Amino acid sequence: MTAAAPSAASPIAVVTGASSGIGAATARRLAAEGYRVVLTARRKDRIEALAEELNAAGYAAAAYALDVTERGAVDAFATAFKTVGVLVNNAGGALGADPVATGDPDDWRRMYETNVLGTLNVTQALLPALTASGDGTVVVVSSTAGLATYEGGAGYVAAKHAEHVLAETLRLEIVGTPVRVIEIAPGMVKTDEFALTRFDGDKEKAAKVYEGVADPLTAEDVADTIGWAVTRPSHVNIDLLVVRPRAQASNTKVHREKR
Ligand code: 8X3
Repeated sequence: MTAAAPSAASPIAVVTGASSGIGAATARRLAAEGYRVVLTARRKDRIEALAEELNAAGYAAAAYALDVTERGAVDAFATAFKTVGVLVNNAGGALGADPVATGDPDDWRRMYETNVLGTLNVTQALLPALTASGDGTVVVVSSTAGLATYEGGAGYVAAKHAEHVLAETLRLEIVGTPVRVIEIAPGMVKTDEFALTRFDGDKEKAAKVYEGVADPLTAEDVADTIGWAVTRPSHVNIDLLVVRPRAQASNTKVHREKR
């Protein structure tokens, strides 16, 4: 990838959940596209290390520890910015894969809080700065779970459907302002933490998700679609981009090689 040297005039890109996986890969990608990237996540050590790595490589990056579910902290964070070019709402994730009959309401609540209210908090707080930039982009990293359900997925699917609705509605409401809303809906992505978090650290269960799948998407694949979408000319709005591995035809139709 060609490095674009950032300057004080380069637009700022804020990435939530930038400590690992799709968020970290997106921060790297947007830095390489010439944005001054602001990495946020709860895990300060991780985002500081990534910011340091990016700065050492000649990019411009800053780290800000933030829990997107804490509205007061999000509002305080937002006061640091007069203008923001891109906001990538990536923080979120799945907890559990139980059927509706036995799902843990606490998991459902936490998923709604991180995926939906987290996106709402950061988007509301930064919308004035995105608008003030004269050319802002809100990216919502939802999921194919936001478009169709699957057994054992209801809690996550419900949260992702809500996030999808947030993106669709926001696009309707702010049309005519200089801010576009892009939704990226990834299918099966193999990252270090997504499945592990979902199954509460159970490595065997996490590994089963990708068992026999030739090439699940990587975090970099998704970052690549985000990088492409946000660098289209300003008048081009990629409303919704669904991205899956070739081996996955739907949420429930996955080709697995026999071992
Ligand atoms: C991740 C896709 O299939 O695990 O958002 O719900 S899935």
